[in-house]
Amino acid sequence: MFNNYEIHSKVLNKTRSLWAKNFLSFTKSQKIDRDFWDNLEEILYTSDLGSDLCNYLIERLEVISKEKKIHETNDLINVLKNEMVKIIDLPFDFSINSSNIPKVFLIVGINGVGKTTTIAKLANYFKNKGNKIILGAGDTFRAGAIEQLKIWGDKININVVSHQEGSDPAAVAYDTVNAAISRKLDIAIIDTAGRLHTKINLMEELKKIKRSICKLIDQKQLNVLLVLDSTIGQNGLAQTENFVSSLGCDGVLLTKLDGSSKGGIIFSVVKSFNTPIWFMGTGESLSDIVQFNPNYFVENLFSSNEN
Ligand SMILES: Nc1nc2c(ncn2[C@@H]2O[C@H](COP(=O)(O)OP(=O)(O)OP(=O)(O)O)[C@@H](O)[C@H]2O)c(=O)[nH]1
Ligand SMILES: [Mg+2]
Repeated sequence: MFNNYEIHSKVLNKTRSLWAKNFLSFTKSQKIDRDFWDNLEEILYTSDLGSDLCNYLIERLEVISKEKKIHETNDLINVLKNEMVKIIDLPFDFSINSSNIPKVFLIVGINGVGKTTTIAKLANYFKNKGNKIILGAGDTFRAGAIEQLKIWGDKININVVSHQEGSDPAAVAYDTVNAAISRKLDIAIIDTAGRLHTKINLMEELKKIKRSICKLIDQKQLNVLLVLDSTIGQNGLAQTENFVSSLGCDGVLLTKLDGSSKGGIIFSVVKSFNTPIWFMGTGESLSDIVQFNPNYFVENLFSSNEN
């Protein structure tokens, strides 16, 4: 069994090899000169951070190095680490209180990013912490989606509320939350479609689901969680902006970090959406999920040991 730090380390193996190689070359040259700044700029630009963020970091470092009269690269790299942690260290709270009012996680995101799998992982994670959970099969659009969630539900022994394929997802969500309230459960997690018939607007459907949930519980009990595939790259972020602006997402669940070398995208995600990352998905099985830790993440990016 790995601890959280070790999982961050494993996840970042591929990303890190790129970063660490570059940054290690720095710490050997001890002077901060023009070459250093040019190198740093190049490394940041090739590290999948996106140009806005690179500019931001370079500017911050220039200001801080002057203010604090920093002359050694090691010290400046530490400042860089701090600045990077600050970017991704947004507060979030998924604590489950025992108020008899369930917490509701509405899971949204474009098709194929890993919503349904992540729901199963989250359900399993919270169940192992002793919480009572119910799932709602709110993707009534894609053929097989309801069955897919039911199979996960059977596997982890958690009930799934479902209607027929093609039925109204807002009604599924309502029934799921209603069941959670009447059975005094802790958490209801609701799946949604990533894509609908072109004539139906996905955001309007999702807003309708949100409204139907809020007929039963206070909005602060509801967390809209955006699932994002870490392999999408900078361009893919634009596709997701709509979810955040239309629905107001409370957290990001970042998937598929196992296969990618794109750990750098985490910074752009948090900065552009101003939304904290809650969990990282690191594979296809139930236990492949880890709570995100900004300090571990940055530390591992710069660490040279390859586990
Ligand atoms: N390697 C890896 N694969 C993942 C991860 N999360 C999900 N997947 C895979 O991604 C594929 C799509 O996952 P789903 O959970 O069906 O995605 P979805 O967003 O619900 O897809 P739609 O219902 O079609 O919108 C599946 O093959 C999953 O096993 C992950 O963290 N790592
Ligand atoms: Mg799905």
